[in-house]
Amino acid sequence: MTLPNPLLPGFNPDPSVVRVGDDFYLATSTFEYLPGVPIYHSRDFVTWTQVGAVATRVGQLAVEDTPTAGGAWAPTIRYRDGLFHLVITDAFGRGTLHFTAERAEGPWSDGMVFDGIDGIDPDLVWDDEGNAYLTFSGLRVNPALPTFMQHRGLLQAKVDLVEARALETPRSIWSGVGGQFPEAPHLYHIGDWWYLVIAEGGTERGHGVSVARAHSPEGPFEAAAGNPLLTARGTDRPIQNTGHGDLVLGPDGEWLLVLLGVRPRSMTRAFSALGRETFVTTVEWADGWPSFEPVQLTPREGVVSFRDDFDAPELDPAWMAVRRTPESTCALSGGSLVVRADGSTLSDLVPAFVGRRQLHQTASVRARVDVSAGAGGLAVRYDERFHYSIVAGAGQIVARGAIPSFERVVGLPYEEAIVELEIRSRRPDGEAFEARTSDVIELAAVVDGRRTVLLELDGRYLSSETAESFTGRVVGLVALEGSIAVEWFDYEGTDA
Ligand code: 6LW
Repeated sequence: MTLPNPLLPGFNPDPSVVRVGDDFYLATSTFEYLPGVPIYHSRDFVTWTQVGAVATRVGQLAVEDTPTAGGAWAPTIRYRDGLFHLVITDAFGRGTLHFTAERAEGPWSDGMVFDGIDGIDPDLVWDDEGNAYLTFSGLRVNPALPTFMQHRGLLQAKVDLVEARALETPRSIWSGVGGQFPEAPHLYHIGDWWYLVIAEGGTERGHGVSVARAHSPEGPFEAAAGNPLLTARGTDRPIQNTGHGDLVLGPDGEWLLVLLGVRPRSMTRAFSALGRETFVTTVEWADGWPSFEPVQLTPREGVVSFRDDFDAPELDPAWMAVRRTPESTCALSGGSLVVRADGSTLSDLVPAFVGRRQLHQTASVRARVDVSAGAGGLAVRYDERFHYSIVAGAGQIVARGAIPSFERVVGLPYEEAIVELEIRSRRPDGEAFEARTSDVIELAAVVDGRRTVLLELDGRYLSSETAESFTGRVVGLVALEGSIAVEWFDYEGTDA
């Protein structure tokens, strides 16, 4: 079976997956966005549907004032005795959290903060006696501590899950084979061995997967020969930064590793427009050690298109807002999505914006928007510093490209109440230019039945390397004044 790669396109880093009977549930990181930590479901490992999210309510994550790139980092999802467990770091926020749910779709609990655990990337596993172990990276992300960003390798403690507290002072169990940031540990009892799968080398080009094994979950751990067992570093593979893996027994009883990677473009493969996505690769076992196939690029064929016409009783869980719930800035009403302005702009930490992941390298979003009660339109955003938008209102359509120290704005007179706006990411025209750049982003409007491009901007500014971002492109709707009513939102994308 050839599995599609990316498995979950668009910004979906730090994947963790669990199998329950014939069902697979996969969770990824969402940082400052809410709903936080989507849960994707599949039975065949090919088709994945978002069935819910862990953090749907205010207070589950402290993202209201988290710095950019803080928030929900690196979940581990597991299942035991009828209950789903998810442990995660709320970076620069609540700390190391434990959530539970009877159904993966939710609702998930409010989340308890682990007492005595100071680090990131928690993993949860139980031994044969039912003791719960939390294994985590000792990176300190509490800026209040003098040891901020100091690394202490991989740590572990037995934990009490009812009271969410460490039952011992965390012990050091391994530090990888010398790459920076040993992190993302996951521990598994397979056959006679406990396997520790970690990431090291940092989440950029040096990223890789290293493995160690022991007879007990506490170690001592013996490193595999040839670590990192999986890495794209120094190669010209189309998928780079591969690492941060989680093992699972796939639908045909074969071991699979889900992991993160990027699809960089440009002559020097320097720019990843969509951020870190979820990929999958196959695992072979020999002499009690796993080996991993290099991650292949096998994108889904054809054009993916869908329309949200906002007729459903609830907003699709793929819509996300920044440091707030979508409900705090928009509502379904009479077949439209009404987005309310609140004096903020896209350059603010908490914009009046709801968006969804850009899933394809070539993609276009279109919306039909009634601006008779305000001003607003479409935006593509990395964060509050890097965003492009096209908005209408007050007799004008305005296209804007904002990156630090630079802003370009183009206006077009427009008197109608209803406007169709479009943002398109596409390959640049011409071979020479194409070889050098990632993509261009067109900001367009349909005026008098004719599509007019107001601005055409270099897509490299909206890439994870330029924005130094843990997230990816998010495309959606923004209100700047009053409120706007969005009749429909179309997405069309292809990786071809
Ligand atoms: C994640 C960690 C990482 O927790 O990035 O650089 C963090 N490494 O594994 C956010 O995705």
